[in-house]
Amino acid sequence: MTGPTEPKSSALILVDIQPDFLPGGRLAVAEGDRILEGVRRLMLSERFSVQVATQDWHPPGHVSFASQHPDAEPFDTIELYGKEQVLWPDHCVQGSSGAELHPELPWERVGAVVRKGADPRIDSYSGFRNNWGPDGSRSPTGLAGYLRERGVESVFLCGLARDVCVRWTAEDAVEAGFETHLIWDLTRSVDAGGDEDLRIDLESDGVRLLRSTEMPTDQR
Ligand code: VGL
Ligand code: ZN
Repeated sequence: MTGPTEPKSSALILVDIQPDFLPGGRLAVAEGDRILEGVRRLMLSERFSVQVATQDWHPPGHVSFASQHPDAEPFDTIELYGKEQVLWPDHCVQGSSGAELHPELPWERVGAVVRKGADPRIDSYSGFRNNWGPDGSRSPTGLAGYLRERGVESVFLCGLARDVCVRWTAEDAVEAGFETHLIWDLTRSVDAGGDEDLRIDLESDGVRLLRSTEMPTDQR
């Protein structure tokens, strides 16, 4: 085994920036498009030598789709494998245009794309590990190892949705031992009404919130 290739670095994690989560998409996040310009600027800035993306990537008929549950409506919750599961409109179906990485961003800067939610039986919000499966476990995606092997010690998150996949990814990043920053203005929530509580919860979980205008420049 070799050690980290760089003494210390930070990574940009781009969470689920896909047309289905933007206005006009199948699971549209209000103002989701407002993050694009700032995200683009960060991706091109040379600020981050390590950039990774997550991509929600469901097969048709995924268990998280309300359409698969008789009598259910989108945004209902059910119990699945003993945990609460929100049922979503069909979204990010593998190969559909809504599931693409957003066509206007410079993805050539991104070294790895973690596709998640591909198991028809298991949802996956976090880029680090799946939600609970039928056996009650949460299986890792390998992202923590990918980052560690590149010497990454701190991560900066942006993308969609703030209160779902960005949140879960941030909480797992803290748990995996990364210094975790969430670039608040480069995220938007499915339920913006919960943002004040979300802010408090994230901070008490050890996630550092910042604005894109106050990004530290001294780290690579
Ligand atoms: C997401 C709901 C369902 C997200 C993904 O990217 O935040 N939300 N699947
Ligand atoms: Zn999804």
